Amino acid sequence: MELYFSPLACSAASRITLYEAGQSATFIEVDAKTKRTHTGQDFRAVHPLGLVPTLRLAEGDILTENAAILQYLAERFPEAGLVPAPGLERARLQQWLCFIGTELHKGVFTPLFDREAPEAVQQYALKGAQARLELLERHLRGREFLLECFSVADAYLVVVLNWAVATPIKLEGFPSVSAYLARLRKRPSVARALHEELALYRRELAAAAQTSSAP
Ligand SMILES: N[C@@H](CCC(=O)N[C@@H](CS)C(=O)NCC(=O)O)C(=O)O
Repeated sequence: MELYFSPLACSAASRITLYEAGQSATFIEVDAKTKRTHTGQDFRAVHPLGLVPTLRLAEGDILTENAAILQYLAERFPEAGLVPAPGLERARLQQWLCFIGTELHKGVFTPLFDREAPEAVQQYALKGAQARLELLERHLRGREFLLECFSVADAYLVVVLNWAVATPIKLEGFPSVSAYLARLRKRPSVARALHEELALYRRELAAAAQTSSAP
C-alpha cells in the first residue's frame, strides 16, 4: 500500500490511522508546489488534481478523498476499532468527517492558507470559523473524543486543528477544543505522526529556502 502525502497536510490523518492500527505503508512524499514526488514523478499522473492523501492499493487501485481513505483504512484494520459498526454511530462518524472536511478544512483553512485568496475571502473564512469552532466547543465540552472512543474523525480533526497556529485563529478562546488538541497531540500515534511529519516539513522549508537563495 502506498500513501501519497505532503508533510503536515490532511494526509497526516491517514498516517495517524495506520500507526493507531499498528500498521504502516510506503509513504511517498509529494511537493505541494511542484506536484512532483521525491523521485521526480509527476503526481498529477496519479491524481489529476494533485491532492493528497491518495492511496494506491497493492492491487494497483487508486483511492482519493480523505474521508473515503480514512474509512477504508479503518475497515481494513477492524481490530483497531477506529470506525463504529453500521447504524447511527457510523452515520455520526460520517457526519464529523464531512464537517471537518467541508466546514473546517475547505471552508476555513484552505482560504486562509491560499496566498492568492483575496483579503475579503480570508475575512469571510475567519468569520465562518467562529460559529464552527463554537459548535465544536459545545460538542467537546466534557467529552474525550468526537464519538465514544477515538476514531478516524479524531485523526482528521487533530490534523486540521493543528494548522490553527499558522493562521490568525486563536484556539485559546475555545477551551474544550484547545484541551482536546493538547490531549490528542500526546496520544502515541498522533505524537509519532506529527513528530515525523514536522521533521519532513522543516526539511522541505529548508530546501525551498536554499533554492530561492541560489544565485
Ligand atoms: N477533497 C480532498 C481535499 C484534499 C486536500 O485539499 N489536500 C491538500 C492538502 S491538505 C492538497 O493536496 N493541496 C494541494 C493543492 O491544493 O494543490 C480530500 O478530502 O482528500
